[in-house]
Amino acid sequence: MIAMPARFDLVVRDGLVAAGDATVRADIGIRDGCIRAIADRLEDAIQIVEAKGRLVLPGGVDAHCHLDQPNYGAVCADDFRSGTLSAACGGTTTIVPFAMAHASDPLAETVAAYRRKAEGQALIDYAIHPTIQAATAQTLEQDLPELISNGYASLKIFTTYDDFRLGDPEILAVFKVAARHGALVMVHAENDAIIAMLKKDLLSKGHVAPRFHAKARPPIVESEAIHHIASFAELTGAEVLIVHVSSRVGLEEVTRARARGVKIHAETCPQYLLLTEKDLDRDIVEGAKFMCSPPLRTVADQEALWAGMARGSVAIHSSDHSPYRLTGPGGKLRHGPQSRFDQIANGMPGLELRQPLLFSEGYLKGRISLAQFIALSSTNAAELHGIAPRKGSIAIGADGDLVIWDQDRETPVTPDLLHDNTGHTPYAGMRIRGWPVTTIARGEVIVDDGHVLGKAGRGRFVPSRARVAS
Ligand code: DUC
Ligand code: ZN
Ligand code: ZN
Repeated sequence: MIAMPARFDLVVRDGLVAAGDATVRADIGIRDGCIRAIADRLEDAIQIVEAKGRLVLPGGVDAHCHLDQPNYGAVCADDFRSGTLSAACGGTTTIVPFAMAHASDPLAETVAAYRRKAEGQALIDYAIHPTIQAATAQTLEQDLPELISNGYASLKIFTTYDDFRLGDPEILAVFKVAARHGALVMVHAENDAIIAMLKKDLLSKGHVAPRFHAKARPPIVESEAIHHIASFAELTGAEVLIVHVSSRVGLEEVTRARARGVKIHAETCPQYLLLTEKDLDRDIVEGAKFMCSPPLRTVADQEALWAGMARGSVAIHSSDHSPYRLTGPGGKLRHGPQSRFDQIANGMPGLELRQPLLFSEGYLKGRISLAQFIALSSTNAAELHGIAPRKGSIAIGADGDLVIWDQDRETPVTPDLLHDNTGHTPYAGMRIRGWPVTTIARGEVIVDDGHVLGKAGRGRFVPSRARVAS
């Protein structure tokens, strides 16, 4: 007698599966890494994972994180191995970090070299955003169109930082190429000239403590730059995503532009929803943990961002995981314990806590619905960055990327809880309600109740597809 192969490699049994605004009690069957069936009862599986009536949601998609990236002095504490481990332990099954190099390096080579860094290291799947630091003819006419059609259809540019920023003519040129070839352009939008002027004024008065970081980058720095970028997007027809929107006035610029038909979206991050500039008002070593750019804002800004999430004017909740150890040669305080605010590397860890924080503070506190949680933390990022429908939702044919949530678990945050390499977290001391207890990636249980079962290197590249060009 010939044995018939099992119908499924894995069935997640008896979950409360999110389907739009509702949840349904169902089994999910996965074969060859993809979801093949969602039904009341599925049998004939090699492995059964009992969800026991708990929520089963799509694996998280974190489309803004920095891993193994050169930073002109500071050293990224996480590579693909530690970064993806940390992400998986927090219920994220796909990441999209940035291929960044020196401006003079050819873009195509930078991207190929970055792909090699992920191979053999990544625990979960990944796409890659090329970062455009120089809009040369080679980049605009050859590398960029080729990359876009070869699975890199989501780019990033900066309007600030001497080593990265593009000037207006270059931004317009990139936007024209992106519009023609159907790429999304992520923009770090802060007005460089205002920052330079305010920084100079502050330093000349001896205002060097971490809290002056926020004074050097007030909200108008962001809103001016967003207005500027929205105008360029309107003119060229490019689709843009303003990353890490931090302020009420910044979000208002996005909302206004959207209302007049500009293809512009907003992303925000947990730090802008949960921390404030008061957190910077500590001594240098402690304050350094709370330094990111744009800087932390006020409670009123937090409220505007939460409201924007609930209304749909914020599309994506990403971590902007920018990992630096506190001390040591490449750490935040690499210029010493007396570092001035402008010498401290900007960024904080977030890959692991992004989902649990939004679940606890957003969904369980009633600030956003479950459907909004899913959209903000998975589906919208997958759609905007060109990796849907394979990623970001529970549907027949999608990858079997699922997370089982224990809504009753309470987890105190300590640096020891986390699997990244920074050794600190700005959320230490918080209690998180609800936890992603089981992470399943392409049908494989990779994390279960704190035990890491997946192997580094199992993660694969997921091409980002270009949108239909206008
Ligand atoms: N911008 C980012 O996107 N991440 C880290 C710091 C920064 O300025
Ligand atoms: Zn940025
Ligand atoms: Zn970033």
